[in-house]
Order: sequence, then structure tokens, then C-alpha cells
Amino acid sequence: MYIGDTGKRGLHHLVFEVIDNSIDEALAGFCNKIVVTIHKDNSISVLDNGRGIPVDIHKEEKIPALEVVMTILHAGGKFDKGSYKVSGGLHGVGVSVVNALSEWLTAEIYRDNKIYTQSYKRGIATTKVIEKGKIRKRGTLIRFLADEEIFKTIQWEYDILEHRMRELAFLNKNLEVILRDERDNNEQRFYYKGGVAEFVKYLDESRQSIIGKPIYFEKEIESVPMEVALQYNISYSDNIFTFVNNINTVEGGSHLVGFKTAVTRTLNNYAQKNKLFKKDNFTLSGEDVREGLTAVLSIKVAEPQFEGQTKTKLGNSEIKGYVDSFVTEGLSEFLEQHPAEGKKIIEKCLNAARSRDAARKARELTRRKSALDVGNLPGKLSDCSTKDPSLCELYIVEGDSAGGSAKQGRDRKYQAILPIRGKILNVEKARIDKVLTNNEIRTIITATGTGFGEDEFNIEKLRYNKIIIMTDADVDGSHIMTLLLTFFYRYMPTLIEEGHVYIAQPPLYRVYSGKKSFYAYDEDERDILVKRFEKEGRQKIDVQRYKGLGEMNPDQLWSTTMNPETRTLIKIGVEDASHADKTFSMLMGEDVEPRRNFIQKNAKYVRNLDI
Ligand code: 0RA
Repeated sequence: MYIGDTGKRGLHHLVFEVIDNSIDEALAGFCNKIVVTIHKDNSISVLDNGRGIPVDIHKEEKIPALEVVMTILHAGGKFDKGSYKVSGGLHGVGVSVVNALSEWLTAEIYRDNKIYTQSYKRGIATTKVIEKGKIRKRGTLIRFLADEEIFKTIQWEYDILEHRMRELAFLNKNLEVILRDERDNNEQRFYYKGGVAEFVKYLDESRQSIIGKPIYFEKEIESVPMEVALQYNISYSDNIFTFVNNINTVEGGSHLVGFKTAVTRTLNNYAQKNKLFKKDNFTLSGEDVREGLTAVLSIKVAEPQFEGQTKTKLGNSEIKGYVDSFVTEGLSEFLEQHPAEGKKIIEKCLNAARSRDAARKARELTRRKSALDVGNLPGKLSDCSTKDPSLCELYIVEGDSAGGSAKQGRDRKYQAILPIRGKILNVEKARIDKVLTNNEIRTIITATGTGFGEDEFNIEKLRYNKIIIMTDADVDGSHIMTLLLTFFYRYMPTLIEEGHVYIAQPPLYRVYSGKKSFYAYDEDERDILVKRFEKEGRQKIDVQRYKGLGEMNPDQLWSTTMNPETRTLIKIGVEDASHADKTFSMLMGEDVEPRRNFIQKNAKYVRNLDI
């Protein structure tokens, strides 16, 4: 049984589990609409127009099937609900688990022109299955209130639900998904006739494509339905997302291997056949053909084997060949029919190959100079004295003056300070060879000790357990923050995935009166502190607003932002790579409009910005 945790993530898994059951019904071809409603009392409901959970008496348990599904662990699997049941470690625990973790839950079933209902408290039935009236439609409605004694929070986050609902609508092209929020009377409808092609278009919204609309094809081989969309854009990174039974296979697996093999081979064959290479014996590498590629591959597998640390790696070996021949066939056909696009794609790949060559030379050069070698630590780095990485922290600090305060204020035993000056390079717009010649970036790579690039990066060599970004709480500061996060996300993603990257939270205000002084991290806190002083009857109350870290003296910086006993750090996680990716390309990319919208929408929340 896996719900994950009792925090925000675990809470949202509850509703995803319920939705998965409706999705199974959709995959079996009996349901094409799902409505998720967040109610004012923090309960949430999922309504589908499927066949309705059966209510007849279960042969073995001698109680209605509905009650079996709702109250007996793992009962879900006993029903043959359709061939592509979601399974694996993430979902598929069964709705009885959701029931057990809910203060209350009610199920309403529309079947045989009747309404049936049953209620539960903390997983135990409090009523029988009751017939409640007549109805013409079919379906299932599940509504529950998560148990506050189990979950730290039971507040639903619209954005998390929105993201998964949209994803499900992209992945199931005939499915209409509606998300309602009764807390603010908001409603969104997700319905994409184009399926994963529209998914790719959405992911690349703020990137410039080189071939117009995405290449799309679908096919079923050996009862494995497959669907893929690909698009090339002018950026230098690749974004390939793979799904098995609607589960994001973050760790990849046999389907991804089949996809990559097919793309590389097909493009090489095509270019050779059409004499698009200057030299006859030239070959494009996998990296070359993936530069600027955005793709979504979605397949349905009857008995998926999920492996890997987070059970998001597809293990079924037969799938590699199916995906390979599917993609080879579809992509070859596209190229034959669209020679102009084919030529553009090959040109793009050749450019990538050239630049990779340049990067290799740049890297060799830097290696010779040992610039990325730890033995040659940058002069600006004030290292800590402890050598045990698990205890060490690296503060990357904006500006020399704040760097100076941090250096004096720190605990030099385990805190290292690396001041960086000005804006670092926008890695979203630069190629790898240019990224590597940028001084600030080289300094950061050297300081971390891990090396760089697919072959050399080694997390074992990481010199600090925590890498903490500390910038001013102003526009420049948040820009530098975003640039740094983009850099880590694009070029050293393991650091983020393994939870080594943090954001420091310096206070925005100091509220003081006489000798008493307190720090406030936002406007609300500031107002509360002022009110408290007023209640104490103090006459002279002052508020200092910190515009930059440099305004704090070393002691203040230590006690507010660096002292592990009192500081607040935000740990950066990649909740969802596609979301982060989209956000970064939007924040850092060419288009101004979506960026402006994002900043306006998030300005208030920017202090809690989590990718
Ligand atoms: C078992 C059998 C049948 C449908 C379902 C389960 C079912 C479960 C859920 C959960 C949420 N929505 C659902 N919709 C259907 C098929 C019964 C039949 O043959 O009519």
C-alpha cells in the first residue's frame, strides 16, 4: 500500500486514486466524462459517466460488490475492469485505502435506472447500500473528506489538480475532464481532440517550432496501443515525456529506449538516403537528433512491470521492439511525405553535432587547464573547514557585498560562501559550449565538485549536501534565482532530483521599538508585529525594509537567514518535470507575453515559488 506521505502530496494522491478508477472505466471504453469538484468544506468529489460500480451481492464476501470495493483492501483488482488497468507502485492501491483515510466518504451509483448510495466513516460502512430513487443516467460519484487526524493539511491545491486533469485529458483524447472549484466558483474544461499532439503543442507553447505542427501517429501492435507526437524547436534541450497507462514514466524504460533508437536510426537513414550529409560516413548521435526535440509517447500495456526507485520505469522488454517499429514506420512515412520538414530537421541535427564537437573541444580545453577540477577551487570561494560533504553547505550569494557579510556571519566550519556577480548567462538561450565558457557557471561547477555533462557528472563527488541560493528579494534577485535554478535544472538535474538545492529566505522587514526587534518575512507578518507593539503601548515603532542582503550586518544575516536553528529554507523539488520544463522555457525563452502573465499572476506568491 502506497500513498506516499501524509503531506500535500499524499493528500492529492487520494483524489488521483479515485480518478484512476474512472480512467480505467474510460480506458475500457465505457466512460467519456469525469467531473472533479472541490467543495467549500474541503471535501472533493469525482463523478464519471461509466457503468457504475456493481451493487449486486458479491459471491465470496456475501455483501454488495460496492461495499467490497470500498471496504476491503485490494478488492479493486478482483474485478475485470478492462485490459489496461493502472497498476504499479504509484496508483492502483484501491479506493478502499482512500476510504480508510477519509473522515467520511459517500458513494453514489447510477445503475439499472436507480440511484444507490452508501456512506462510510474512516473506511467503515455506516449505512447499508440504499436505493435512493430513480435516474436515467449511469455513473459513479465518490465524495470524501480527507482525515485531518492523518493528513497535515486537507486543503486542495487547484494547480496540482489542474495539472493532472489537463494531463489526463491530453492522454485520453476522447475524454472530457471538468474541474470545478466551489471555493471561488471557478471551472475549467479539458478536452483535446488532438491528444498527445496537443500536449506537445502545449509544452512548446513558448518555443519557436521549426516544422509547424507536431508530427503525430498512432498504432496498435500486439494489443499495445501507442500514440506519439514530436516537434522540433529552436532550443537546445530535449523534452521527452513517456506515459504508460497514463502514468508518467519519469525513469523511462523499454518504451523510451525503443523510441530513442528509432528516432536516431530513422533520421540517419533518411539523411543518408537523401544525401543530406556532406561526408558519406557521417552519423548523427542520439544527442544530436534529440536537441530541440519535444515529444510525448503514450502507450497502454495490459500487464505493465514498473521498476526503479519510484516504480516509474517500464520493465516489459517486448515493448522496446513494438515502439521501435511503430516509431520507425511513422517517422519514415512522415519524412518521405514532407521533404522540406525533413531537410530542416536534419539541418538542425547537423548544427547540434557541430556544436557538440565545439563543446567537446571547449571541455577538453577547460579540462587541460583543470578549471573544473576541485584541486583548483575558484579564488572567490570561501570554503568551509569540514571535509565531510554530508555536513557542508554552499551558499551561492548575489553580489560581493552580501558575499562579504555572509563570509563574516557564517559558521566557517561547515558553511562555504560563493559570491557571484551580476547576471549569470541565460542557459535557456545558450548552447552548451557557451555555457561552459561562462565564468560564473564554471565557478559554480568547480565549487560543487561533481564535474559536468552526461559522461562526467558524478553525484558521489558532490562537496556540499546543501546548495543554497541566496539572492535579494527584488526583481534582479529573482531573475538571478531563476537563472540559477534553470542552470541546475537543465545541466545538473540530479542535484535537484536528489534534493540538494535550496532557496534561502531572508526577511523582508525588521520591526523594532527600543531594543526589541523582530524580523518579518512578508507583509502580513510585518503588520502582526506592528500590532503587537501597539498593543504593548509602545510609542515609537520603526519598520526597516530590507532591499538587499547587503543591508544586513553579518550578525543579522546569520541569525535570520543562515543559522540552521532559526532560518527557513525552501527545498527545490521537481514535482513534475513537464511542469518545471514548461515554466522554465516560458520564463527564460523568447516570448515576452506568457512571461509577463506568469509574473503578474505569481508576483504575490513569488516567495514560495517552487518549480
Ligand atoms: C467493476 C466492474 C464494472 C465497473 C466498475 C467496477 C467501475 C468502477 C468504478 C470506479 C469509479 N468509477 C467506476 N466505474 C465502474 C463493470 C460492471 C458492468 O459490467 O456493468
